[in-house]
Amino acid sequence: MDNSLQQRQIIHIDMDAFYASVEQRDNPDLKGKPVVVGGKPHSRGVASTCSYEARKYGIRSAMPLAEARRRCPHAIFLPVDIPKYSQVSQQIHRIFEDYTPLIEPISLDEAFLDVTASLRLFGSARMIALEIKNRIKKELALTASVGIAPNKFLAKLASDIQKPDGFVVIKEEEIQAFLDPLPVERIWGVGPKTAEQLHQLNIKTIKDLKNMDEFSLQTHLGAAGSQLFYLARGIDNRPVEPDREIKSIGRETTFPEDLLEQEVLQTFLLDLSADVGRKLRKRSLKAKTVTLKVRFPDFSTVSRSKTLESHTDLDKVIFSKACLLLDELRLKRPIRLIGVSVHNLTSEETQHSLFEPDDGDKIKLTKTIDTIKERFGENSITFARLIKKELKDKK
Ligand code: TTP
Ligand code: MG
Repeated sequence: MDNSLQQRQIIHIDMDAFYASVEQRDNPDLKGKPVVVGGKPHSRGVASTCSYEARKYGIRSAMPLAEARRRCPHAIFLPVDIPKYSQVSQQIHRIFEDYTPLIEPISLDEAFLDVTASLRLFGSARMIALEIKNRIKKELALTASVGIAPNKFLAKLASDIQKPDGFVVIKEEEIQAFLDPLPVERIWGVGPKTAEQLHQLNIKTIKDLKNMDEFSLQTHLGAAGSQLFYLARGIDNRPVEPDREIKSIGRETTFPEDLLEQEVLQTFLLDLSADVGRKLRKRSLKAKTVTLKVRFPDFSTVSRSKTLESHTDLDKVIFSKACLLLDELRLKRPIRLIGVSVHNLTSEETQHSLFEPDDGDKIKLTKTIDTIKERFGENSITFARLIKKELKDKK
């Protein structure tokens, strides 16, 4: 391992109850009260977030507003005002820019800062983080939680551990003791699906994960397994990427046994396309090119792409192109792997395709599905076709 990479000084900053705190700041009547941001309580929407006072009643992000009201009838429900929060986000970023150009924004309220090169000027990462936190409080009347560590993975964990108004430094010698007791779900990127796979292997904590060798983890979880092996040891060499531009998003799956049957392959494509679509929407991106990849038992691999008439983030559009590509391959022999990826990405607001008149409903449905999946996990909602397959398999 390159030792210099471990000497980085990374700060992760995440605002506390961001949308709700901005609302409380701008309306003193709301201070100290349970506030839920998301819309009217009788609407069918979900909470974007809520104040810490509301969290005492068990209200959380992505919870249906009706459920939030049931838990706390006297909570104050407010609509989401993205332009306002974006403006505050820009103000926060202007503070960051006084300390380093290496800023990687993750969302409106969260960013990584690499301050390694700024230490000579400002003293230490701790001093920089403290100053940023104080300025956010003084200049913007908001609180942020900060984590300071030698890498992104640890800095993010650190900022979350003492929320709200947290300030946590993880020193090199404290890394393992900090990590060991944490449940694997706390690892950034371990979603409900991976967590379930790990639990099945009897891996509950990061310490359990550390006891697994890299090869077994890779066998069970693919490339992600290898990454987990290193994260469990607090090793993460990912740099802070200021102008991070995602070039492509993809998912692939290796079958337990080689497959040729079109309908079964399409079922896998549906699952993969849905996942790719969701990743696009999560990052507010749209794609114009869909690529299908298949790998044969001798490991030879074939990829085919198609470009769409307009950018999309809809599962069904990705799925139908992937199916077309599969058709065109005219497979004669079974394959061991299938993958779907999208390229040619844009973050600009594009009009949804004109060739699909019912897109409006599809978009709404897709958003609802995303919300439910965020809340209940990857397997909570699936297309009827996937369920049918599961039932068929169980017979
Ligand atoms: P978070 O940082 O996850 O949450 P938060 O800032 O409200 O609270 P915490 O103190 O735990 O950090 O998300 C930042 C903002 O993003 C949040 O204020 C609202 C929005 N958001 C959604 O709209 N939907 C979601 O499901 C989540 C998690 C966040
Ligand atoms: Mg936050």
